[in-house]
Amino acid sequence: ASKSTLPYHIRAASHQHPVAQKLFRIAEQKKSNLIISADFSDTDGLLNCADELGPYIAVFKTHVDIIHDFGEKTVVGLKKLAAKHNFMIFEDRKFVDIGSTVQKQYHGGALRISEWADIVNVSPLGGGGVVEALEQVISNETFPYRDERAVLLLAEMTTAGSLATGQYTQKCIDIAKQSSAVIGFVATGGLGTVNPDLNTSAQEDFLIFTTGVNSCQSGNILGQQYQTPEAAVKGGSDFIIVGRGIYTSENRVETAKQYQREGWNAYEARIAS
Ligand code: UP6
Repeated sequence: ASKSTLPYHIRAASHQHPVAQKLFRIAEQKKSNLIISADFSDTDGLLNCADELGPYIAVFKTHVDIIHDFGEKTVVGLKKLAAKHNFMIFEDRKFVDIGSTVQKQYHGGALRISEWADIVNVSPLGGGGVVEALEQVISNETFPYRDERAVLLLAEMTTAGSLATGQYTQKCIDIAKQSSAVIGFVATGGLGTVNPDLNTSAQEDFLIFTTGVNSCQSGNILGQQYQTPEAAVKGGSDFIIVGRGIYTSENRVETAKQYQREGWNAYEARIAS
């Protein structure tokens, strides 16, 4: 059932969504399945991190609503650095509202997310309408970034006591199958390999992005729970997301390279298995 034993370049060639194709190609070119979670509260801190770690990552993950001086400089800087270092941008916005509100939060608005984020995520807590709402914006003929934007569903959460389990997670899979904008899930590796409903047909190839990755910490900072890069990728994660494990370390470039190596070795072991 799982596509996770296929190499990224094969998945790039067979995937139907241009954003997934591009992402797999970047991973293969840079030998990286690493995503940095750049949870900085100022534009300079964010852009410095993107410039320093850009060569080692496939995706740069942001929470722009925590940047106190967010504005034109942030947008221009992010786009420039994404082009310079060949990475994609994932705004971890976790849209969770009614469809029409989410459309306004995504396109236009104070944060101009559709302008610069290749990938965004959504929680369909209120049902599949919110995913349809984003799809409507992205596939509209007047939307300037058609074919360059994609959606992930927040299928699971890493926090202790998470309610994003069971029926909710299953519903995410059902909704994803109905949507042309959804390329995958934010979930633990297990979703990719254990779930019998996932990637069952030849055309289906959902990507698994995994948060809560850290080599040293088992977790419980305000409920956060961690797994190692190796465990995540072995379990079926396609892209590992690391925040504090990298940016609070003494030498973040060396640490990023180490996570990149660990993630890539685990991927190579998985496709060889
Ligand atoms: N994140 C999680 N768990 C989830 C969903 N998202 O940790 O279930 C996000 C957080 C943060 C990052 O919002 O940006 O992933 C994790 O950061 P950390 O590696 O520093 O713990």
